[in-house]
Amino acid sequence: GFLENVISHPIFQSGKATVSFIQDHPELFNIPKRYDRGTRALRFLANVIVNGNPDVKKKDDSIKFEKPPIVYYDNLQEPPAGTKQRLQKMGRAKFCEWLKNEKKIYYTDTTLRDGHQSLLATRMRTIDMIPYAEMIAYHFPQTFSLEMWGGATFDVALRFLKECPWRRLQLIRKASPNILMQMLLRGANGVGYKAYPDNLIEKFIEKSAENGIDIFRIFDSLNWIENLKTSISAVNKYTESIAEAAICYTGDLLSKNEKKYTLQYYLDLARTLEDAGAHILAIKDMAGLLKPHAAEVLISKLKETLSIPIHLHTHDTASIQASTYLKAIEAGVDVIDVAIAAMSGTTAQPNFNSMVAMMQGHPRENPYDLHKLNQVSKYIEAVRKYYYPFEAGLQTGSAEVYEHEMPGGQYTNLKAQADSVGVGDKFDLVVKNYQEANKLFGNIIKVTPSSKVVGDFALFMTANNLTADDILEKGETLSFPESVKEFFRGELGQPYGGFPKKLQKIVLKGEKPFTDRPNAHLQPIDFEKGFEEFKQKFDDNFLDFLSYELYPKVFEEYFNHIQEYGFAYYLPTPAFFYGLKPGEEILIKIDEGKTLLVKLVSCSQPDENGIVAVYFEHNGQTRRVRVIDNK
Ligand code: 3PY
Ligand code: ZN
Repeated sequence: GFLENVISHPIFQSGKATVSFIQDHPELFNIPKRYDRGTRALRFLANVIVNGNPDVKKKDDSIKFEKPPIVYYDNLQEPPAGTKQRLQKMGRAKFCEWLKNEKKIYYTDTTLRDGHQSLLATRMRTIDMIPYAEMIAYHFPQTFSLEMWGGATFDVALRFLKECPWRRLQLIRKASPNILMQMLLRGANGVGYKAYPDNLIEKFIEKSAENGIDIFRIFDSLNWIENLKTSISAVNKYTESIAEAAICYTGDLLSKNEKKYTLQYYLDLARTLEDAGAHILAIKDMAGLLKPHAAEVLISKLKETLSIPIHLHTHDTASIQASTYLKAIEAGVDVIDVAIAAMSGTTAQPNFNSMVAMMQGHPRENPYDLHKLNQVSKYIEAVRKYYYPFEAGLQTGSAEVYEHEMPGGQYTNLKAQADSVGVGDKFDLVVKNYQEANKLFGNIIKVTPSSKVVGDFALFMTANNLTADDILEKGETLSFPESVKEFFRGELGQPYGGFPKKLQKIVLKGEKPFTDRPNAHLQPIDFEKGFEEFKQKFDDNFLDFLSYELYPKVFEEYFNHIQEYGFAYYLPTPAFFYGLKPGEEILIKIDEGKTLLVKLVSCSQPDENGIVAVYFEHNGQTRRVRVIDNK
């Protein structure tokens, strides 16, 4: 690629290159698409060996990995029929009727989405997911669904893992052909952080279903029904999949001080969502605030109010959410979200294995082989070690969540953000300002992306030494973060109870906010024309085109990366993040039936231009790859 062109250029080699060398030689940018897959994989490895994976900030060579143990299954046999076959046979209406009438409690396994999103900054790679998805398919076909796509996974796959999210979907679908595949969709924001044109969201839903999604859990970060309707209708209209509409839960409905997010609020919203075409209602307790007795009240009232099944999602941040589940189960909830033991607890979902144990002998027990489930957890335990640089690092549960109300992954994220803007040493103040910001905003629902706005505001207050009073008094002179302006402009939608007028005026400085759907202001995508243009620049894969429309810059970087270094998907995770040590040998399966055996032989010292020669043994031959050392 570019680097090779520079290195092999005669002027560069003669040592006469000056600062304008790159500018004067546009031909350096003519990057031939010439590398075969094997070469690209070696180039990727050589780079990680010399320069490290840029995503790994702290490498610890003392950490040793073991091969994650697989619990045997005979993959020459089909896995037993499960919920997927039932949905296919019954169709979604009858399927949901069946679910509602089931006495047994059902489990959604979030390990492959919210589990690692909450504990490992969403870094889990597809190659580590496949054996897990297969083990669940063969050993636990009674599982309701695998939540394995959507939320932050789409962005992180492209941006950091250099993986195609669609390919992940297809591969997991294939690995678990008997269990429903579930994704988290941010309604009008798709799998992003802003509003997209309606027809893009519709096309995204259609293609997601085509590639394997059976259940769309759709939420809006302000619980604004107008933002949810398009997605719910699209699932109904363009797919045979299930539209699961989610209500985000916040506050404390049993508290006398709770004037806004009351039981009546949730019941009204639930009815509206059922009327809008939801097949299942989800309660999405993204911060883990739903306490056991509140769950008992909420679920039993919802059961009286609705005729569709109810699915409960929570995070175990406060470490008491198993009791919330027990109360919810006894109040009639149909499905609950859990994560395998080794990827559960604290900001992730409650422990699957322990829930199964808790339910043994209960009238609503759904029997699982607990010993086998524990063994499967050992696989994830070993896999998780690979990802040590991304561990959120919370050691214990914390009841502080009832004060700050931050969603699962945000706490540790905000910590990192605080460090990066230089207020890491005032993190307690950042957390306090998060609460102040929420109050100033009129107590809004906080979940991606609205939670990010509150977080940005808290960082802004902290970095500038501002109190809530300061904002209201001298706000006219302040320039607010972009995300905050967008929020008050109405670009995320309308919060329940409306915007606080005074603060809105202060932030917008005379600009007029809009009050209708943000998507209504966006030009629909011309798919035919857009795809033609895309093909000129990239490739002829329509799914790539959709990735590009959702994340143009991120996609472009991903695309350039795979031109140079191939699909990083094929590399085992330790090699992907940490490279190889001399003498270390790995197998890279670059396709069905095509496997490379690669051994690192040695690395030279950097030469006078800083170039290192990395020597591999590759299927018996020695290969040299040259890399600029830019450490
Ligand atoms: C996401 O949108 O990614 C979430 O997990 C929200 O809770
Ligand atoms: Zn969640």
